[in-house]
Amino acid sequence: MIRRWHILGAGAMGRLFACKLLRLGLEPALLTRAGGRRRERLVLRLDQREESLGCDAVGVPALQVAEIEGLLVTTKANQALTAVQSCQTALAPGAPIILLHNGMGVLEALADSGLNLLAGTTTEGAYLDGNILVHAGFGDTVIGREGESAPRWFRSFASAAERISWTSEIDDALWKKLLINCAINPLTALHRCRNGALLDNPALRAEMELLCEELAVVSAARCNVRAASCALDWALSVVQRTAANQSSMLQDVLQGRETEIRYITGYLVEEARRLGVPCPRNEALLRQLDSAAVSH
Ligand code: KPL
Repeated sequence: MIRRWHILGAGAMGRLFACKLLRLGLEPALLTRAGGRRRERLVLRLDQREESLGCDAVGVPALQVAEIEGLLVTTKANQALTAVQSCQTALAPGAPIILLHNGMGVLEALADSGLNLLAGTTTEGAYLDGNILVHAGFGDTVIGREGESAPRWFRSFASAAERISWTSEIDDALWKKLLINCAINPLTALHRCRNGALLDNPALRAEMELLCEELAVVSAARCNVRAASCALDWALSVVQRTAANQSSMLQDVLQGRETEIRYITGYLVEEARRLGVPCPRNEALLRQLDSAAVSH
């Protein structure tokens, strides 16, 4: 059993998982870029009720060699690679590293690193209201490595919440989330609208449907059979469920932060090229949203 998980990425999702582990009696530590060792208070709000939990926080420079037994990475995709590299010497040999972010491509970038990498995806809803962590909606988290069954430590990790499960088909799970993000995030970021506008505005809905047609063709070429027939239904059902949300990409654009577009639409477009399938609408969105292309 891994007693202490270190959590890299102290945003809403990182803090939510820290709270889950604390409630279980495990002792997670939040990693921060700078600073030493200290104690932080995490205030979690769920349905008007607030709960305050004490949690260790450690600056990456203060970590000792091989101190990390298990690492949960909850940074954005575009920060994950450098974040993992920044604490590589502090990893114990074979320590599992769970990458939990939107998009795909980081796992591949670290494929030759010799690290014990796992991927995950979550539909938990959480955001920070000042210093208060608001658990806005319960969701499911799946973690896994393609073709493998759950390792021994997974049982205690999974009991940190009812809705964490293992999958040996993680590629399908990541691809499904990728398609949902490809259908929703770039459009909402470009048009500065909440997710629900993709249903309410006929022009945006038509645009999303055309994007999903391309996503279906790429999925079919990739042999993701279910995704090929369900891409639009999946996107529509998430839009419905999250109608009032600002997508994470819209939030990034509004706050002038780099977006995850290269790991979302960028990954899709690369896959399409590899397979020789055209996807001009997704390519156009990638061009429009890439790098500093979005101005205020
Ligand atoms: O994952 C999301 C995101 O905003 O990044 C969705 C599911 C689209 C919810 O907003």
